[in-house]
Amino acid sequence: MLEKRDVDEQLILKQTESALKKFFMSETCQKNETIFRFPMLPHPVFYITFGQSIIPVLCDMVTDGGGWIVIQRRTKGDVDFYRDWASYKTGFGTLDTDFWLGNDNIHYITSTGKYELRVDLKYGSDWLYYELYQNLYIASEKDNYRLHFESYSGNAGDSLSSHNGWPFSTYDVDNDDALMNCAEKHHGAWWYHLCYHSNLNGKWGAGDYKGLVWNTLTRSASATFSEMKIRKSGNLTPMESEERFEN
Ligand SMILES: [Ca+2]
Repeated sequence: MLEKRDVDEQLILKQTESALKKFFMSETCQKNETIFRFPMLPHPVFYITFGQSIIPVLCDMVTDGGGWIVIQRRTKGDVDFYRDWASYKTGFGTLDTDFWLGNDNIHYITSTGKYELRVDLKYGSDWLYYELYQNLYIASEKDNYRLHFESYSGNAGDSLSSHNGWPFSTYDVDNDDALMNCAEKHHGAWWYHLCYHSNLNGKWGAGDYKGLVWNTLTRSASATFSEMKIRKSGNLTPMESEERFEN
């Protein structure tokens, strides 16, 4: 049986935990927000509640005013990105190095508002290239995480528009339009068609169209840094929101 003192102690522990959480865990990643940053991580972390689970997410607070939820990161090559459908569905890797946030999570987030996508890349020098896409939306698994966005701008060149409207493919789920299996041939997982102009989940450091290709910048070679990140840019109408959650 619990003594009153034990109950009090537990209550104090709970209150302390909740105060600490409030201090360390921000629930929003938006422009001009301050979030505590663990020194070993590249960006501050915040937490998204998704059904029964709470997902830690990196929030880039520096680039162009900040507020970017990082959905993909490639910096080292110590995480294998040649993974199956189930892995891309839930996400994999570690926040302190390289990861994919997970297609279910990306679908969920982009169903809660209008989002822009920013692709940051390095290739050939330390110069950071970027390309920006408006109104990004990733459909649910029912529609194979189909890619949707509108206009683009930036200095990396547009290597994603040919993928707009295409479903996601992995080596074990071929949704592309080619006779071959694009994910297998190019050692990646992407919104392939016939097959691609970008392949940022390709093999780290590989040439010959198997690496982290962003065709307008890297041609057939591999980028040496990639971060894909999304930021809320507006609200959806109730009807748009319903459509996204249904699809
Ligand atoms: Ca195919």
